[in-house]
Parts: sequence; structure tokens; C-alpha cells
Amino acid sequence: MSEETNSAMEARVREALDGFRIELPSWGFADTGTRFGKFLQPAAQTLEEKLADAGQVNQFTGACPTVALHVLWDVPAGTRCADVLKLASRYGVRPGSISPNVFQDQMYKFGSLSNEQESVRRHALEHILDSVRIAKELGSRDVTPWFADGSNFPGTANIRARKRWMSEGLKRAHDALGPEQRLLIEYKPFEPAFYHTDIADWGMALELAREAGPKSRVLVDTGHHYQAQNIEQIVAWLLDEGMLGGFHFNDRRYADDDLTLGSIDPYQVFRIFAEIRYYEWETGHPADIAYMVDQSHNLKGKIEEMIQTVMTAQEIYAKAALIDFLALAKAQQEQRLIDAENIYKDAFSTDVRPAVRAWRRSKGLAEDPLAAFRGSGYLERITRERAGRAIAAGSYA
Ligand code: PSV
Ligand code: MN
Repeated sequence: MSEETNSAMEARVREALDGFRIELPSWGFADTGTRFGKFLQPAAQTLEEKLADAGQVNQFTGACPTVALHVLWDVPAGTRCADVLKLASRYGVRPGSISPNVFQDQMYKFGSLSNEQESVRRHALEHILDSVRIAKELGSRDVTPWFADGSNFPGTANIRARKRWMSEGLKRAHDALGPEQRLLIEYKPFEPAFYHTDIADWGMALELAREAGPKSRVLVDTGHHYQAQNIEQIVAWLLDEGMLGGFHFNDRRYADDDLTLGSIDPYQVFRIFAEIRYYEWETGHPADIAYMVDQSHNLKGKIEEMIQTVMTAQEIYAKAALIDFLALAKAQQEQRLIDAENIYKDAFSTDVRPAVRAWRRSKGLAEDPLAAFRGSGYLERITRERAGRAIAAGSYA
């Protein structure tokens, strides 16, 4: 590439990355596993540790100033929001989206807002309303409930009644939002419910979001789709409807596998970003999308995997920013299939890493955030500090 095109590319990448923020999930720093077991790491146990670890990712990537919190796990009853804010600012981050937890308590065995029992529905709604209040106190814009509601066996649930109960509950939650807040409705076809899920796909989420009220949007989680589903088409439709509110990023081979973003299918991530950038190019205004990582890291080092994820997201987003949309629109219009497809492929196969490194340098960041983190001594320090309690549970691998 000539010097001139190189600097044009750097400018495009700079513009794109300046506007690209990706939220980190508090739970991505905690010890997690599968139902078959947990392999321990010096993971975060307290909210302070989660914020401290997230702060490291933000410090080295410069792209992750907010941390998503799960109310039950991070802000349990009795927590003072002022203390959470103080802690977050100590580690250079802010609370991000707030997720109610209406799937863990014993009473939610048969669902929450869609539960056949009125008392359970009321309890779930109260928790969601509490979450809206907590979000307001924390200055968080988005409330992001995810529902495990569903059934496991045919004939065991009144699907229509459950749909109406879900809709009523979401409307109540919506009506409690502050003027700047949003309710993001996430869908998932299965797990933990394996026969039917009350919000199984984007169409159901869209319908429910519309019924709930104007501050509701749909949240797309890449892992929450059937195999071969065209996620970027869903993205394009939601954008066109003005209803795409947020993204949970991860990658998967089979289902909601929580693998590192782009580890299996980076071209899919590119195609998603391409639809978003195309929409922005066409409309001339930025899409109002909250991007978040939603991964639980079981095998790789948690902080390192988070940094790797953010670096991957930045690289793929930068590639999407290189698409020549004017040429693409023309090729589409003229039905020059190979030319149109090659515009995608050219952008995808461009090595943007030098431009991303240049962007980092311009921000005073290390060119290689992963190496910088590894050289910082942070991991060694927390491994020592958090070692004591690992002994009780079995030692780190
Ligand atoms: C559910 O699979 C999900 O994607 C939801 O976003 C939850 O809030 C998150 O994972 C953590 O359980
Ligand atoms: Mn999710």
C-alpha cells in the first residue's frame, strides 16, 4: 500500500476507534466454569476485585470505561450505590448496564415475569424495579434484563398466557425508567429452558420491546442464535427499525459457548460491524448501540482473554471501517456481485494492525496492550494476594 493510502487508512481507523467503546462484564472476571467443574484462577471474588481487574483492561486498551453489573452478584441488598461509584472511580471505570437477576433464586424454577404464579411474577418485577432504581443511582443508562423463563416439556406451560405476563412486566419496568434510560430486551432460544423459551428470538424481543414502550430496544447476543442463523441480517433489520439497542459479544461453535470473540468466525463479526457501519454511512448519524463483551472465561487467563477480546473487536471494527460504502452501494445497485463481495473481502483481509497500533500510540497507550499487561506485574501481584483463599478450594492450575 502506498504511503498516501496508508495514512488515509490510519485516518479512517482513528475515526472509527475514537468512537468505539466496549463494556466489560463484571462476571467475566469471576471464577466460573461449566456444570462439570471449575478450574480456578486468581479470579475476582469481590466487586472491588472485579472493578480492579476491569480497570486493568481499560487502562491498557483505552476502550472499556464501563463495567456491566449484575445486581444480585455485584450490588446485593444493603450495598450503597455511592460506595460502588467510589470504588469504580478508584479503578478508573464507571458502572455500565445493570442486569437484574431473575433466574437464580429457587422461586424462579418455572420462570420469573412469565411464571404461572402471580406472587413470583410480582417478586421478579419488584427486583427489576429495584434494578432500575439502582441503575438511576449509579448513573447507568441501560437496564438489561435477561430471562431464563421457559419450559422443558411440551404441554407443560401456557405459552400465550406467559407471553402476556412477560409483556405486562416489561411494560411496568419500562414505565419506571428515567428519561435518559433504556430497557434492552435480550433473547435466547434455549438454555436453561430446553423446550420453549419465553423470549426465544429477535422477533419476540422486538414485539415485546414495542409493547413495553419507546425507551425499549432489542439486545443481540451473538451466542443466542441457532446455527447458521444470519445474525447480520437481524442487525440490519433492527437498525432499520430503529430498535437495535445493544450487543453482547462472544463467539461460539455450537451455542452459547462463551468463546473469545472472533476465535471461531471473525468474518461473522466483520459482517455485523459492516451492517452497522453501512447504516451509519447511509444515515449520516452514529447508531446508538451499547457494545459489551459477554464471555465467561474458564480456561484462558481472565484478564488476558478480556484484553485479547477487546483487541480483536477493535481490529475487526477497524476493518469494517475500511469498507468503501460508496463503491459498495454502486456495485449493489448495478448487481455486480463479485465486485460487491470483493469490497467486503478487501476490507476484511487488510492488515489493520499497524493502523490500530498507530491509534494506540496517538492515545499514549502501549502498542500491544496484552504485552503491556503481562509486563505490568499485576497478574503476579493478584496471584499472590488472592492465593490464600485458593488453598481452601484447591490450588490454581
Ligand atoms: C445469558 O446467557 C446472558 O447472555 C445474559 O446476558 C446474562 O445476563 C449473561 O449471560 C450472564 O449470565
Ligand atoms: Mn448476554
